[in-house]
Amino acid sequence: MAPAAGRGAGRWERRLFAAGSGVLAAVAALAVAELCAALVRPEARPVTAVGGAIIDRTPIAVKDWAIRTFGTADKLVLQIGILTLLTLFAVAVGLIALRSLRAGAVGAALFGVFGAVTAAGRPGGSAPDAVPSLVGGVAAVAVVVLLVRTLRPGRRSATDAAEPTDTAEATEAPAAAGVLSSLDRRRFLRAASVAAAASAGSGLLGNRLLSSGDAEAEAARDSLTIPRPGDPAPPLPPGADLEIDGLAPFTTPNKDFYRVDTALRVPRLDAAEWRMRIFGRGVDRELELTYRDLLDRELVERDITLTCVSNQVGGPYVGNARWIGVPLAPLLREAGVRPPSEGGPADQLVARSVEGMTLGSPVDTVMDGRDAMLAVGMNGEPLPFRNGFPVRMVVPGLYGYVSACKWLSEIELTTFDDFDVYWVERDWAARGPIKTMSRIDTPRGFATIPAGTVPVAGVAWAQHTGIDGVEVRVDGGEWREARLAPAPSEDTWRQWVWDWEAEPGSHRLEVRATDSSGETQTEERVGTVPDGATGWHSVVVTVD
Ligand SMILES: Nc1nc2c(c(=O)[nH]1)N[C@H]1C(S)=C(S)[C@@H](COP(=O)(O)O)O[C@H]1N2
Ligand SMILES: [Mo]
Repeated sequence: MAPAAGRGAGRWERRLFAAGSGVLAAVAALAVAELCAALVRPEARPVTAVGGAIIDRTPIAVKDWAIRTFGTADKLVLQIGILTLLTLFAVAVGLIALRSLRAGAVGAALFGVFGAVTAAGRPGGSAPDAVPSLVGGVAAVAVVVLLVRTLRPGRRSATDAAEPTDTAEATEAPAAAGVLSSLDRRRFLRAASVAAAASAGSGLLGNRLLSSGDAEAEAARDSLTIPRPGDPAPPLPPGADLEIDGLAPFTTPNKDFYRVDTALRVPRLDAAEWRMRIFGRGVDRELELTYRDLLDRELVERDITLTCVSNQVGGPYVGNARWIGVPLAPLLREAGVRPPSEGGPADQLVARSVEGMTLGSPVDTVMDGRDAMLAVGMNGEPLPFRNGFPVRMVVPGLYGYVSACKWLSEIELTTFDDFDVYWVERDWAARGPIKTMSRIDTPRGFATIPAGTVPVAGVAWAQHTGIDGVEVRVDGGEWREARLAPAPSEDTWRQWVWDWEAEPGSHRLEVRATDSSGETQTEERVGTVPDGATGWHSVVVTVD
């Protein structure tokens, strides 16, 4: 092999190894951080913390696009994105280290500092949250320096001479930059293997500890039983569920219930340690409540449909469950709270969650007699972790973002003037009453169906107002009354069905609902921001 070609190949091998060193350094950092996070708290993982910070800073339009495009996988996509960026950064750090070990070390350290500052600065974050990233940063520096040093035996220039690279092996290495000697290569691979093995070890151990923490939390939740509610839900009226193929069931099973939140990691709280506080303006007697305190009170059980303001026309972010909880209004009364309509000084109830989320509801709405509650049960079991265990708020008639705080930690009485909650800071409306909406579940859009009688069916909702009618039309023709299934109250959705004599061809089906106040859904299409989408849902189907 010609010497020039040899030198070129050597350079590339060095670069490849240096890039690999950077990536290994990043892997080591994440692995060590994983282990530390298991000792501090899971939310202090660098990727979780950075991801959370990105979510909080993402412009509303991008967030809306991400939810539309990726649905509930949006969080996975975000984490893959972060890891991709991290990999690119790590490759750069490795290559920089090949030129200057010191600069490479600084790059690796910056990574740790960035994670640390982000983690500690998260809502609900504190100084210990910085530890995993800092220790991870130290690991990254160590790995990149140790590995890249083995690649640089011949490059001891004036600037680098100060660095203690001299070992017996190093002095034996060829002085000229060129092909890595087999000795260098072996030394590098040995060091890299050690780093990789150590990373795998601490990463796996950390992961193990974290998941055993999860398993403990799960076991603790499994061992709970929610007492029989003193005021149980009335049985569903016969026929509330039309049981039509493709139609969302009246009661959404917990496993199918939609999930919308900003938590990259679902908090797994211990109900035995959970406490909440009710305080703020107009609160004469602050309340502090444990989970036990809540279970010992008179519990109510209600069917209530929950809807997300981010739900597009025809979208999936709506579900109906049978909630068990403590009525909220009497609790507020006990604390001395009066609604503004009775001269109380606070018009906004801010619910805060353990991860620092804030949601604001109108006090008048919460105290107007509707079944606003601190929910502990969902469809006969303790709340699932993802839906807010151990305690969340539910207020019929309000979109989730202004009412349904999960992983509740405190309730503060304040005013809309004085405090902007999380979503309001991000351009959503401060008040979010649910808009009347209807959805065609079957047939699905773009389905091909045989001609003949076809049940067109779906759901319609106008929580706390009620649905009075649903109409369907085909190809812009006359509106036809659908048959409405009964519902237990005005706080749930209603199923509907209309029998269509379908003739061959391509057809467009449209639906609109009229609520119990006499309002018919507007045809005008508006997007979800700032206070919920409007428009008629339609599907196009082919009849054979
Ligand atoms: N702590 C917390 N609570 C939250 C949210 C959140 O991001 N964090 N999102 C809210 C929104 S926007 C909705 S629509 C509902 C969704 O509740 P679910 O995930 O149980 O369906 O929770 C609400 N409560
Ligand atoms: Mo939402």
